[in-house]
This record gives sequence, C-alpha cells and structure tokens, in this order.
Amino acid sequence: MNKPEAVQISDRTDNQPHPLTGNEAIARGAWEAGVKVAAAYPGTPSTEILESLGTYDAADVNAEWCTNEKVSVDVAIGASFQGVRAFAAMKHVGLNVAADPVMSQTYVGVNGGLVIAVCDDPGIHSSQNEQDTRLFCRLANVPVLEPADAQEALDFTRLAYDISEEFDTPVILRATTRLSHTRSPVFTGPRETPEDKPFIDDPGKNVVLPAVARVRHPFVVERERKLQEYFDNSPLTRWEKGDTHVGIITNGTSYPYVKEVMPNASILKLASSYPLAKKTVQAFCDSVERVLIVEELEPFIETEVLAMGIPAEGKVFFPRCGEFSPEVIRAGLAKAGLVEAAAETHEWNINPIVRPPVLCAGCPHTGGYMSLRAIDARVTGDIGCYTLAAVEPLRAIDTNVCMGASIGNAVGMAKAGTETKPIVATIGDSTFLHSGIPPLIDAVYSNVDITVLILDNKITAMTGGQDHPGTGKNLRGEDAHQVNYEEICRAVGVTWIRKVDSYDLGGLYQVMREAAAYKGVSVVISNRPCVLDPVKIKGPALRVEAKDCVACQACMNLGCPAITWSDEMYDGHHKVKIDEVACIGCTLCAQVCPSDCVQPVLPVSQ
Ligand SMILES: Cc1ncc(C[n+]2csc(CCOP(=O)(O)OP(=O)(O)O)c2C)c(N)n1
Repeated sequence: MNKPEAVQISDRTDNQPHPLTGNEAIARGAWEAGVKVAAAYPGTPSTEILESLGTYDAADVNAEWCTNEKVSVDVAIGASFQGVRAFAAMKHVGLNVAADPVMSQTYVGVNGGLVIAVCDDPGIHSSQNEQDTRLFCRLANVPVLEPADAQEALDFTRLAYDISEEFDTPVILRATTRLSHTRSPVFTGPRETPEDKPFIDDPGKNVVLPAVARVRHPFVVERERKLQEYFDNSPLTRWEKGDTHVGIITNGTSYPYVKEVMPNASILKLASSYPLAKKTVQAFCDSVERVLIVEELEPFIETEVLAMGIPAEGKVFFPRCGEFSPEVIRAGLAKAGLVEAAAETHEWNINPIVRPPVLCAGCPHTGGYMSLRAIDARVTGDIGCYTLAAVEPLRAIDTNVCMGASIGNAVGMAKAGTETKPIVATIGDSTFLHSGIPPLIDAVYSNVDITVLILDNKITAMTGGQDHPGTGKNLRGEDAHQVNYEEICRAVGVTWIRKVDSYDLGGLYQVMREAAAYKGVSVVISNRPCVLDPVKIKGPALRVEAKDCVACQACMNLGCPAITWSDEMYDGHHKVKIDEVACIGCTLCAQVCPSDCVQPVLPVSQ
C-alpha cells in the first residue's frame, strides 16, 4: 500500500497561512469550489459557516438564511438542479428537519455539486442531544467527509464538490464543535469557476415517482460500492506506518488526539466513515497485531470492522457519550494497556461551583414566564434562550422537546383531556417561523383550548443574534420583507390575538388570564427586542433603597443576574442590591417589589 503522507487539494496561492476557524474554513472551501448558492438555518456549532459566506462578494455567492433546515436543503437542491454548485449548512439536529429532501435527493443525485455541512455537538455544549450524523449518512447512502482540522475543512469542502459531481450524489461534510470553533493555520487558494451546466431535462432522474425511485435505488447501491473503491484508492485514506504492535483506526478530530498521545502507533486515518474503505481497512488490520478504533460518539467504524470479522476493540476503552480530548484518549489507551495513565495532579484539585446559564439582565422573556407562573399554567416550552425559564428560579416551563414542538405538544395535552390548568405553548419568533406555523394551523383545525405565547424578541438570540424573515433584514444586513405574526395567525384562523409589552408585568398577567379563559386557540405576542440586540430599548438603571427593602425576595424570583444580595448590613439585615452596570432598566423588579424600594438611578445632574 503506497500512500502519500498528506493530501493537498487546493492550489495554495498563499505564502502565509490564515488563522481560520473550522467554520470559516468550510465557508472558504465552498467559496473556492465556486459555490453560487448557499442556504442555512442557524444552529450551534454551524452558524458561522453561513455568516462567513455572507462576507464574500454577493456577486459570487447568493448566501441567505432560510426559515428552517429543510427549506435550506430544498433551496440548495433547486440550485443544483439548475446546474450550479450549491451548499447548505446546519447543526446535527437540523438534519432531522432536512431529512425528507436528503432521503429523496440521494436517489435523484445532482447536476451542480451539492454539499451539506452538518456540525455535530459531542458533549452537548449547546444542543438537545448528541446524535452522530454518520449514522444518518449510512441511512441516506450519502458519503461523508470528516475533516480533522481547519485546513482539511477547507480542502475537504472543495473536494466534496468533485466527489458530488463525479458520483452523482449529495455529500455531507461533517464537522464537530471542536473543529468548527477552533482556529488553526489554513492556506487558501483561488476560486474555481466551474461552468454553469444547463438544467437536465430528465424526469426519469429528477422526479421521484415510485417507478423512478425503483430504478434509482440500485444506482444508489452501486454508487456506494464505487465510492468505497474511491476511498480505498484515495490518498484521503491515510495510512501512517508505525509500531505494528497496535494499529489505530481513527477519524476527524480524534486523529490529532491519537497522534498526541501515541505518536508512534500505526494509524489509519479515515477521511470518511461511510462508505468505509474496506480493502484498506483489511490490509491495515492484517499488518498489525492488535486493532483499536478511536472514534467519538457511536461505534460506527467499529461495527463495520467487527462485521468484517476483525477482532477490533473500541468502545470497551473509549466512551460512547461526551466529547473526546487528549486526556480521554490517554485514559482509554491506558485502559487498553498501551500507554501510562496520566499522573494524578492535585494542583488544581478544585470543585467548581455549578453556574447554570441564566436569562440576561432585562431579558424580555422573563415577564412572560412570570405571568405564566401567576396564572399557574401548564407550559410547553420550545428551543431558544427562553428554554432557560425552565430552571430555577423561574421554573416556568414543564416540557421541552425540539424546535417547533411546543404548539403540537400543547395540542396533544389538550386532546388528552386530563389537564385542569390552562395549557400554554411558548415559542420564540425564529422558532415560530422555523416550525411553529404548521402546528398552529393544526391547533385551529382541531379547535383545542390552548394559548400560544409568541416571544418576539426580534432576533434569533440563542445562536448569537441572526436575522430572520421576522426582523426585516437579510444575512448581509440589507432590508427585506418583514413577516407580520399577527397577520399569519389571522390567516390560519386564529381570531383572539393580543399584543403586549414584554416589560409590562400587569398587562401580561391580565392578557394571559383572558387568553387562558378563551375557548379555542388564543395567541399572545410579547414584543420587546433582545437586550443584546443593538437597538435595544434601555431605560435608566435601577437601584435598591436599602432602608425600604424588606428582603422579601419577590425580585429574586425573576432570576435576573443583575440582582444580588448586598454584602453590607442595614438594620442588622442583608438587603437586595442591583448591579447598576448590568441592569438595563427593564423595571420588572420594580414592578414586583411590594415595598417600592426599587428606584431609577438618576443622572448626577438631577
Ligand atoms: C432543528 C434545530 N435547528 C436549530 C437549532 C439551534 N437553535 C436553538 S434555539 C434556536 C432559535 C432561537 O430563536 P428564537 O426562537 O427567536 O428564540 P430566542 O433565542 O431569540 O429567545 C436555534 C436556531 C436547534 N436547536 N434545532
């Protein structure tokens, strides 16, 4: 087996490498590959890919946020049909939303190259689960490329377009949080200018009728074999010869960890877990005495290798849950008896205090959840900053499943007929547009007694403040049509709709009480911008008049991080204190204070 040490894919015109994150490198790779249409819905850790593509010349690449991941893949597929190179990006759970078109397009194939970047989140830094996209790739028979660092992220993205067009397949470029968000030196190259191809007028390929799909399925199976052959013969599948006592098969970001901990081992670095380069794997395993598989999350390669009849070991030493690191790899290899265990160090033997994430000081979501507590509602939650209202002290959300689930869950609760409390679905503006509208239609259609609280903070806050069709701005910050939530609700048949200021606690309470008493579907829209939004509304900061504070803790229930206890004692008691720098003057604490001790900090001149 004669494999070169490393692959160089891009024509590197740089003399100097650029410090790029994995996400920026993927964006650069897409741009260099000549991508003309890029679409995405934000989701950590993938968000910055499209944000970065949005910094390239709009004449080169039409990059735009979509309402959800399925739409982004549909848009990319449309561009591919038209013969241009197309790109979509999402986080791992976004692929669940986009699964439908991917499962069909794998039969159709491509005209212009089609690459979907999917970023997994081992360790669940910012997600609702830890699913491994490689399993989806096998399900969809879509080849996956798994870069190990930012240079490979660029190179593999470029290469993915050649693979896509040569094998007539969508390609998934799989990153993980560590790769997406880590910066490393990257040599860049020029932009390719692939010729635009004409639309292929071939219903026998492009229209997935049963008769067409039946013919295309064997093509997909044969494509898998050809791709397997490709990865067997490609320098992408990298065999690093070393000590033959042990051979380690690894992929993606696990590779640098293995190199760090066992630099002299024989290593087979796979660029793709699916389809597996089986001939190379077999030859590699034959050349070593013992085979270990080091892969983050699921035992994907391990299962395949075991099925080949090779007695490989993997998850017996390395965890299936959580993120890998050199320490995790060292511990696993030590368990396997291959390296020394790390010496225990007591230097930093600290027990860190748990600091759960909190809503920001002045977060406009707080008031809505205070009012839901006040009316003692059964509250279904959704995905966004507001999910944090589920934890102490607000503790105002009872369930939370996935994006867009709140309204459907509420419909199901109402249909169950066992709930005595008012049922309220709470959903953010971006999530409402993502997947909240079909279940709202369903709610009206089913004529259930539920209230939907749309928490319109005029941004996709959770993922860092991306625009969406409700903000009236596009990815490049230009004006775009602004969706009107009230009109949408009316159009689907909701008749009871109220708008309320998120900072008006009394108003919120009153409106929520009325909404909960309404028979049928009622919608409340609370509408203050996110406090991190550049156009936030900020009043004067507030302070506590210590002599009047009775330490009743009513304000503490808001969970506002600007509210703490004073270190000093007044009349022998600790009193509440407000951090005037963190406070944005939303006045929620003043509204709940029974002793009127929260007052604006007046400018010095007054
Ligand atoms: C299917 C899916 N796509 C994307 C995400 C990432 N994500 C989490 S919350 C969220 C949207 C939050 O925006 P919004 O509903 O407006 O609430 P906010 O955070 O502004 O309060 C996104 C995109 C996800 N968790 N799941």
